[in-house]
Amino acid sequence: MATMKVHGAIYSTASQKVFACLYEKELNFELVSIDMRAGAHKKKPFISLNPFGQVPAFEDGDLTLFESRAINLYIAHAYADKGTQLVYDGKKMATVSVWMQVEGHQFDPVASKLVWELSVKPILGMTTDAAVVEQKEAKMGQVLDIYEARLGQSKYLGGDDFTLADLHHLPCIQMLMGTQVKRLFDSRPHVSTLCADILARPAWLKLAAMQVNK
Ligand SMILES: N[C@@H](CCC(=O)N[C@@H](CS)C(=O)NCC(=O)O)C(=O)O
Repeated sequence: MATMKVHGAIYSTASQKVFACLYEKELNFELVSIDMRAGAHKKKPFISLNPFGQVPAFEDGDLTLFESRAINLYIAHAYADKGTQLVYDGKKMATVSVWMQVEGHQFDPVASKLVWELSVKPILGMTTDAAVVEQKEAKMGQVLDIYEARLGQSKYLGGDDFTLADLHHLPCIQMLMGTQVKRLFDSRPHVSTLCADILARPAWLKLAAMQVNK
């Protein structure tokens, strides 16, 4: 079987979603590093894999995909018999899907903005916009209040088992744990327990090692 390829960057949170999924599924893959600083994601040949010019893109034989969450749904279904079960059937999957959508539409837009302001801008020597941070922190607090209530009913966001719904939160949570936003997670007991649980998963720790070894 041809090795799957992820065209991405190890410090890209969207690419990390796919790496984490592949590690959970215990699948081999080749990382094709895209030099984003050089703008390689906006040029050929990468642009032929994702016309939107964003990492990651993915290849499995003759199948080419982009959008990290769609890539992970493909991997989880196509390799259902490998590694951790990350998707389910019927009603159980319907609830997982709800929380996957919540991640994409409620959590990620706020979390990504906070990651940009508090983690990425300082690295690039840019000035953090305190007003944006204040506004997004307030919004994040509201989202996490809903998570806290949800996690009072089930161990994981999608139900009693770890699924893609939880996995997709990992990259931004990891980044935000190194910022002042950590207190918003720590102050909510169920959210805090979930974070500690999923951040300690062997597949996620393997990804951290991937970054250190780079
Ligand atoms: N919804 C996309 C988002 C991809 C995305 O935003 N990738 C970022 C890196 S984490 C990127 O390529 N940014 C460069 C750009 O947007 O020009 C996904 O989940 O794959």
